[in-house]
Amino acid sequence: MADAVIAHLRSILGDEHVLVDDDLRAGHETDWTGRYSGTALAVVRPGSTGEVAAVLRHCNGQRIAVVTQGGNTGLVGGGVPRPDGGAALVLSTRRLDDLGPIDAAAQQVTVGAGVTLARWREHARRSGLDTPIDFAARDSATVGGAIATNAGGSRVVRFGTMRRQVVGVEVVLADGAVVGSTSGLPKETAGLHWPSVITGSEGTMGVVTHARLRLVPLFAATATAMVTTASVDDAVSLLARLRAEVTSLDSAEVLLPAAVDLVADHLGATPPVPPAACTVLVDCAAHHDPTDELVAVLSEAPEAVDTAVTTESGPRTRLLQFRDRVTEAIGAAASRLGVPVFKLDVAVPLAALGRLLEIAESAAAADGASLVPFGHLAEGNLHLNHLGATDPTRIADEVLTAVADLGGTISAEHGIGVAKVPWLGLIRSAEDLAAQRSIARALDPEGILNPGVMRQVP
Ligand code: 2HG
Ligand code: ZN
Repeated sequence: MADAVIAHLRSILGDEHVLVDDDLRAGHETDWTGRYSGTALAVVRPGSTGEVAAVLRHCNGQRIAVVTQGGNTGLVGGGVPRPDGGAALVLSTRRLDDLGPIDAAAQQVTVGAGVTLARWREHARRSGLDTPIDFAARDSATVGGAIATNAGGSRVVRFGTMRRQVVGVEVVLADGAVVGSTSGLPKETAGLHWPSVITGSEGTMGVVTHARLRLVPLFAATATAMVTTASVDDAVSLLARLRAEVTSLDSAEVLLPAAVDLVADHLGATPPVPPAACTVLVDCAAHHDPTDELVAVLSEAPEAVDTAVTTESGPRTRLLQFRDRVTEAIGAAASRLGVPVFKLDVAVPLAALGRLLEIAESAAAADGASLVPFGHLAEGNLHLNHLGATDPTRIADEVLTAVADLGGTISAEHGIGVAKVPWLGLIRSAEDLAAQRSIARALDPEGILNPGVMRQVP
């Protein structure tokens, strides 16, 4: 059967866009961490919505599982085939990379799902606008992937997550039907709002082919501060002060000492401020230099132990790289150890952030793993990276149970993928999960779209 399927896919896409050789498939079969991988029947690279529809129609008819993949920067195993998942096709969206004209008056643009966040941003900036979503994987991560996971990143404090940026979507359903709209009307009450149905559905409801996205002003000046505090609780009260008094607040990121040390070693750079219990990186962006506004608050804040502030591009990069390059530093450390990193992406109410860290430290210590915590302060979102973990399941049991007890979530922005499925019941009731399964089944009755992601394979 496999040969007939490949032959049919080739007749739709042409030989060069159906990759079957081991070395061509390899980069699509393993995730970034090296923790999740499986074998693909083939990797297909459709170049239009019509081609995506034809591929899905065929797979639906033949009951072949389809794993949609953008830049393959996912961290929860949702974008690569499962090791035990049977024959699955990887559908790469990378050729859906068209950039529509910028609508400056509406502050919107339509782009293909395979456009990277970096290209979306360059495109917006060429027209004097900017993108509301940004994170370190911007050169590879795609718009489609960011929609699938409801990605966040550093600017959520100002603009919200990806969900808020998706004004319209064009989506191909499992049977090849094309639904949604990219007209971008800011007001419309005419049935289901497809961006709401699709965003965060991790490739289980349909394949996004195009998205109409919100743009934001491109600010002329950005001031960046690295501030240390004596505790996580102090960082949280500093955040409250910044939110109340600094109108240009654009991001507030947090690094714990293990993250600062690791990235400093990796970069061969000394942190610009002396080490302390907690380091906060703050960006303020405005049409006029926001330095005075920021410095006025920081100089009066009792929580700020040491502070470095700059608006110049070189020094700003030197500060920001301590946050932007942590994931890369962790990847390098994991390679040296020869053990894939184990990542948890959790969020708790801000008042519980300190407690969460204590629990995470003790779970890591009991395992013998080293914990590298950092994240997005304003959302109470910590990325708990474990190096050299021996029993990741035990760490996850302990930490995710505590997260749920603290009123938090087991995934803040990376998604559930396959990694967090066993713990979904901690934050969603059985009825809730059953209702979600019914909705997915209505759109994908054969269950071909990303089986095993967000739910157990039946
Ligand atoms: C970030 O905030 C990403 O940089 C990656 O969400 C986090 O590597 C991680 O754990
Ligand atoms: Zn993050």
